[in-house]
Amino acid sequence: MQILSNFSTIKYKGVNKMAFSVTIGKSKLTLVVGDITKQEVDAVVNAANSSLMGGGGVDGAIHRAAGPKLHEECLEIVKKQGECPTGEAVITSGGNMPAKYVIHTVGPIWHGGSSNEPELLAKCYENSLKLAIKNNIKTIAFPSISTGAYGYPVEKAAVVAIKSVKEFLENNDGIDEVIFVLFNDAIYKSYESVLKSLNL
Ligand code: AR6
Repeated sequence: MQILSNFSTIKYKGVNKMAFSVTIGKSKLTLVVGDITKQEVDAVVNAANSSLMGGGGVDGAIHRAAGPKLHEECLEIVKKQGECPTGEAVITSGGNMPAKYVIHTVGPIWHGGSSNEPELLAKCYENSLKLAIKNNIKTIAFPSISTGAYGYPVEKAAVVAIKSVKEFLENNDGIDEVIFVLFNDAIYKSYESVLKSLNL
């Protein structure tokens, strides 16, 4: 575990705290507290719903920051391939955001933990990262998928999120940095304690 000592890979915007960063394979995994819509990364990931038509939480914030172009692009995708199933991911431009792309993924709704929630949440991270590699995306920011309106307990979601990303980065080259942009201190602390417990 290293305390984040340099910000050379990307500029973290709207970040009000220092963060943690570790190296996994050839990639960097970073945790910050901040607003994902302001990140200067190649792609930000949206915690969307299957309709891809926007909503509250981070989805609402991304659609507002990106502007109407995002809605139009999402409409096109739904017209072509239908709604986005839970655990899958699709890609659009970043509209007016600093990020070039938005990867929209649909997290599972928490039903108590025995409805495949961990597997589906892991698929969100894995499929988003696969899509990133396919689009030559080098830096990608994730929110804490499913832990708002979808009710997934943060401590449990953090384990799935960190482990899925770690496993992916250990087995795939091509991503320079994955940043978890966590909306408040409590969520950040959950992710930080999981990352620390792995003793990387
Ligand atoms: N930057 C980073 N994280 C954020 C931001 C932001 N600007 N805004 C909120 N969060 P949620 P879900 C955090 O509810 O649980 C939508 O209506 C938030 O604190 O956005 O996957 C969709 O349309 C929480 O930690 O997503 C779906 O219907 C995390 O983002 C549904 O909500 C995820 O909370 C998806 O629910």
